[in-house]
Amino acid sequence: MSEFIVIQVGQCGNQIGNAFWPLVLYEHGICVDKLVKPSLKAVQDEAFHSFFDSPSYKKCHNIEDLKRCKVKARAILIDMETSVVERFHNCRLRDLFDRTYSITDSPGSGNNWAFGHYEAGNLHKNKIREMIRSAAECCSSLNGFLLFFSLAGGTGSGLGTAVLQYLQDDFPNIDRIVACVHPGEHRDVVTSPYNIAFSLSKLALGATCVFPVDNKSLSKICGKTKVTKDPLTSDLYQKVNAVIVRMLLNLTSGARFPGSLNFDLGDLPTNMVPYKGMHFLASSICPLVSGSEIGINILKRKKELLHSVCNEDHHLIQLNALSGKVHTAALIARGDIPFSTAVDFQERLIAKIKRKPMGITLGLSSVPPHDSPVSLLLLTNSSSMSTFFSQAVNDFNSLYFRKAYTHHYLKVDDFEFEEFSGAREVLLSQVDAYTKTYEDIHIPRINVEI
Ligand SMILES: Nc1nc2c(ncn2[C@@H]2O[C@H](COP(=O)(O)OP(=O)(O)OP(=O)(O)O)[C@@H](O)[C@H]2O)c(=O)[nH]1
Ligand SMILES: [Mg+2]
Repeated sequence: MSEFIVIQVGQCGNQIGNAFWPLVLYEHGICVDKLVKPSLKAVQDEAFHSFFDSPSYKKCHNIEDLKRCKVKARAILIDMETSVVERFHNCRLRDLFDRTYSITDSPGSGNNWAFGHYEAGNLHKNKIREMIRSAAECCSSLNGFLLFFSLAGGTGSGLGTAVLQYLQDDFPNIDRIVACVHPGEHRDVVTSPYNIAFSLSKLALGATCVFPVDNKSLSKICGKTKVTKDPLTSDLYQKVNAVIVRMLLNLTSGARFPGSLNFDLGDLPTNMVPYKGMHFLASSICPLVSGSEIGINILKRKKELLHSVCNEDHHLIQLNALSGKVHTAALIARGDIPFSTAVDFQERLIAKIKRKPMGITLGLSSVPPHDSPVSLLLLTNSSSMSTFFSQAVNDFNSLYFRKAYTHHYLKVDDFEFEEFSGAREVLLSQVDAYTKTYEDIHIPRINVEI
C-alpha cells in the first residue's frame, strides 16, 4: 500500500482540497451528508489508508464513525489568510482535519510570489517542516506528496514552491506531485505573469510531476464559454474545482482502489517522464459533468470514451496535447471497463498520434467515480507543452520589459533582482526542451507490460 500526504497551499489550493476530501470519503462508502446514500460501488479496504490515518483499521460509514475511529485525513493546510482554512475546522468534517497540521496567518501574501516564498517562508519554515516531518512519521510507506495551489497568487505560488523546496531537502527520494491552477486568460491578478514565471521555474527544477490546469479551459468546460476579464465568481470556482477534483480522483484511483491493471500514482513519474525536467503533463477527462443520465449514456457508448477524452473540449489545459511529438501518454480508466476495451483504447490512441510515443501506460481501477459508471483520464507528455511555457514567457516579458511592478518584489528581503532573469531563463529552457524532438538521442524505450 502506498501512502500520500496532501499539502494544500493558499486559497485556491485549500478550496480544491475542500472539494476533494468529501468525494474521496464518498468513494470509500462514507457519507458526509445524511441526505446522500452511500455509493453502492464504494470500497473501503486497506488502501483506504493511502490518504487517511486510521489507528483502529475499522470500517467507517459516516462522520460519527470517522470520529470514533479517530480517522484523520493526511492533509496539511497552509494559507496566509485565515478564512479558507478555518472553514475546514468549522465544517461537518472538522474532526477529520488535525488542527496541528494547519498554519494560517494574516493578511495574506498580497499576490506577491516573493512575499509568499521568502517572507512567509522564512517565518513559517520551521513549523511547516516540523508538521510535514510529523505527518511523514505517521506513515509506514510514504510514497509521495500531493500539492495543490494556484500559480497566480502570492501564497500558493510563493509559499507553495518554498514548501516544494523543503520537501526536496528533507525527503529527496519521495515524489513531489503538484496540481496547479493557471489563470488562463482570466487575468484576475495583475502580477500573475511574475508569480507564474517564478513558480513554474521552481516547479521545473523541484517537482517530480506537475499537472497544470487552467481556469479558462475549466470555465469553458463549465459552460461559461464567453471569456470575460472579471474574476471568476465563487460559484464558478466550485464548478471549476469539481472538474479538477474529477481529474484528481481518477489520478489517485489506482492508489485508493484495487483493479485488474492497477496503476499507482507512484508509478507515474517513471512511466511518464522520459527526460529529466520534462515532467509537466496535460490532462483530459471524460465524462466532464456529473449526472447519472450522462453516466448511463456513457456506459452504453463506452467505446466513445476515448474519442471524447481526445477532444480538445475535454482538456483541462489549453493546448493541443496530441499534436506535435507525444513522448508518453497514460490512459487511466475507472469502473466497468474490460481489459480488452482498455487495450482497444490504447491502440486507437496510438493510431491518433502521428509520431509514435515511447509508451502508453494503461491503468484500470474497478471502482467507478462517485457520479458515473465509468470514466477515463488521458495524460500526455508532449511537445505541445512548449506553448504553455512560451505563453508564460510572453506574459512575463509584457511586464518585465517595462520593469513594471518589480519594486513590489524587490522590497522583500532575500529576493534578488536576478531572480527575474533567472526565472525567465528556466522558462526559455523549458520551451527549448519541449520543442526539441530528441530524435537523435538514443534513450531506451519504457516498456509497459500489459
Ligand atoms: N480553479 C480555482 N481557481 C482559484 C480558486 N481560488 C482562487 N483561484 C485563482 O487563483 C488565483 C489567485 O490565487 P489564490 O489561490 O487566491 O491566492 P493565494 O495563494 O491565496 O495568495 P494570496 O491571496 O496572494 O496570498 C487567481 O487566478 C484565481 O482566479 C479556486 O478555488 N479554484
Ligand atoms: Mg489568498
